[in-house]
Amino acid sequence: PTYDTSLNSEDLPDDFIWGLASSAYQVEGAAKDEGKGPSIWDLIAHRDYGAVADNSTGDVVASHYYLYKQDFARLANLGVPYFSPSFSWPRFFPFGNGPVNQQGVAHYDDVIASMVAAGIKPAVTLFHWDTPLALFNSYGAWTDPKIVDDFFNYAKFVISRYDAYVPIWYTFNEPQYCNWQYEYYPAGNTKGNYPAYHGITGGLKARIACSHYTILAHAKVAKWYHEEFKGKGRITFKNSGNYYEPLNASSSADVDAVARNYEFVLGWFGGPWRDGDYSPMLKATLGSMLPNFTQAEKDLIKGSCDFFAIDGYTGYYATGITGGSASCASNSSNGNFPECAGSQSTDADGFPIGPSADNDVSWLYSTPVSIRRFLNVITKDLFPTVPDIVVSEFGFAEPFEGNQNSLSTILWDLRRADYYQGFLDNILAARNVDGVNVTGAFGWAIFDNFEWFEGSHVKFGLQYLNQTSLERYPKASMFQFLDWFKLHGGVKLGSGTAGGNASA
Ligand code: PNW
Repeated sequence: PTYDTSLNSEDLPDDFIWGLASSAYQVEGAAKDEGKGPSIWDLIAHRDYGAVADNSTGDVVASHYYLYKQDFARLANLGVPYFSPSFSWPRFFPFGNGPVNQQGVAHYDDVIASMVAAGIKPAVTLFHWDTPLALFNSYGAWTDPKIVDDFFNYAKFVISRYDAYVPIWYTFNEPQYCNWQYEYYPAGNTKGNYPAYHGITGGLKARIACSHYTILAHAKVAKWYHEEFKGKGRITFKNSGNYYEPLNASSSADVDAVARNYEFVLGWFGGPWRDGDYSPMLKATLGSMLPNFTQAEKDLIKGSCDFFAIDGYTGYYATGITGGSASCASNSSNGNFPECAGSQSTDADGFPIGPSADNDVSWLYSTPVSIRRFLNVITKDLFPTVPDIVVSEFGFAEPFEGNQNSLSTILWDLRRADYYQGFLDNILAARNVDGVNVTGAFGWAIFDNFEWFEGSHVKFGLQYLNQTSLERYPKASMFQFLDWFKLHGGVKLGSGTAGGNASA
């Protein structure tokens, strides 16, 4: 496609939702406190797998579990109207199912009450990768269909309790990334084998099973929510995915690689809710490895998302793999299977690739134009039936430069500030120049946190976290982010109306 290169500076509407995001295990700490059961991440971070690069854990991180009131007061003072946290399943249900932990319930009651009192609207994720360890130990969690009802019971409990205050529910954070990246360090490397995001081994078969039950669990919760709370809030899941441009637009292998990337990442989960079934490309590639949905399941899944949510951080050039898709598809030992596409971050005029992030976040480059094109591709080409799209996460990990013991160096995060300015300008252009119905944008993250397998040395925060004093300090990027919305509009603190029934 060709794009009008102007960045129209018209304003956003008053109901454009925006704010900051986080997730329970990455910020809360208090990992063993007040009746919380262990999650798979307590195991991963603690067992001697060497799985987390800097051996940090989620035991304390920012201690948001105890400091949430201050965190909300800070957001309110800065004028941030929405906050998108996740809730911890094993805090509500320490064993994943069975008895409720009343201290956990009292905690989240107060979290919601405090946000409401501060005028901040919650957009809550029910599952951001912290599977209750008890379910993993008893039946393998996401590899088993029993997980569907256990997740449903947890979701029903939480949604019923807080629905009056929560205009947006996300069942899952990035199921594709979480289900597929578990062999993060390939077998045989010096770090050895270990259970990753879901604590599973078992190769492709296990990945396909986890994805299947995730889709069914989402659909079951969404169906119940739609019947129970018709017309109140909205429900969907957060997709992972990035923008791809063919490296060579006249190479059919590169053009195919773009299509396969989209189909195997966005399409794996988005296809079923759009069409009620896996796409023809998935079926053709995976054959009998792919489970079938029953007719009743198809009916449940189709239309189970109220809007499209995309965690869109970056973009790449896609390249075809030698041998083409046919040989790739038949060779499940191929490391690139099933997408069979390569990616490159090579700068070129057609799609400029900006500065790279922290060395340990090798997948992330600042590519502002990618978000504008991605929003167009998703809403016009891939999912034309979606009513609107929200950028549910985007963000940048500042590379370490200069004296990292100097607070003024740390807070002067100009690349991240530039990333936010560029992405927001392009989100605005997608809306006001290209006519994409983009209705929200959430920066990742509220402050520096626990970056999964990379640990706490990778910093995505718009606030710096002093890991000793636990003090938070807004960085330059925070002010850039806030100033951008001051200039261009969007929902104001305490006045959000989009999609919700929360008026308290
Ligand atoms: C998201 N990619 O993960 C997660 O939702 C967060 O928990 C995480 O901290 C944040 O982004 C930063 O990593 C992603 O490879 C992981 O494109 C990888 C990708 C995108 C998002």
